[in-house]
Amino acid sequence: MNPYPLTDEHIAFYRDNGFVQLFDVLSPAELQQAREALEDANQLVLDASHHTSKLNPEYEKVFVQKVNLWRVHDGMREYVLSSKLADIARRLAGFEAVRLWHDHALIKMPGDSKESPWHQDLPYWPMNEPGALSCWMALDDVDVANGCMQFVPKSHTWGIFEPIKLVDAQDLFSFVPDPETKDFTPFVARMPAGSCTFHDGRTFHYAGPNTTDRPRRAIITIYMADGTTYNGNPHVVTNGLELVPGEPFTHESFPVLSRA
Ligand SMILES: O=C(O)CCC(=O)C(=O)O
Repeated sequence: MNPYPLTDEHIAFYRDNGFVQLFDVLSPAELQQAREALEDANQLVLDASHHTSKLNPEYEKVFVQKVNLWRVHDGMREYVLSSKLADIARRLAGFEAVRLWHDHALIKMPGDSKESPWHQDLPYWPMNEPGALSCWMALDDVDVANGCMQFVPKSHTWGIFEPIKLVDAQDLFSFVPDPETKDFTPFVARMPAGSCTFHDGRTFHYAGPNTTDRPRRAIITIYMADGTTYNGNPHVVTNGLELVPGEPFTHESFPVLSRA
């Protein structure tokens, strides 16, 4: 993959707002590779440690979620382990080096589709330090009709709140203290396939239901600073690895993908 021409303006916008939108990050060939990899990987019969929404039909109305596809599919491995997106993540966050936390495909199916309610990601991740960030790559053109991402600018500075149940619609006002002092005007990330957003794990985000008749496909790759330490909480990608609380993530499940 060719490097993306990330600018100082992109970096400043990300740090100020907790997210940034980047257009045409994948070339047509890279987009084709990612689509083919996901379509193929999506045919695999996976257990609930990868197909994490499998046993929960209500959750699958929000999205079908498949985690760590790089561990089970060569094409997904090529996409997820590429340094192109990891370099962008490292430069946006200002880290010396980044490790993969995990990938996940989030496919919002048509039909009885539900919103992805307002939430932060970091409360779900067993990390002591903040700063980990997600690349949300659109494999289809996205707008409000099929559930594009939305972000509250600067909400990464509001603190870290309790995780919510993603099957429950969430009023953003309900868990943010002093809502009258906050600007909740969301940024609506409409974009063509092959474009993406990066967001900090503390940034509040949302996606509406998919009201179209086609799936909305996205691959999310999540990056953390090398040196981030494990806080001991359970998580589907750490369960069984016998990580030691307080120690940095160095297991081969979390490879270094970019270094300055
Ligand atoms: O794709 C969605 O509907 C929500 C995505 C999300 O919550 C995330 O990438 O953290």
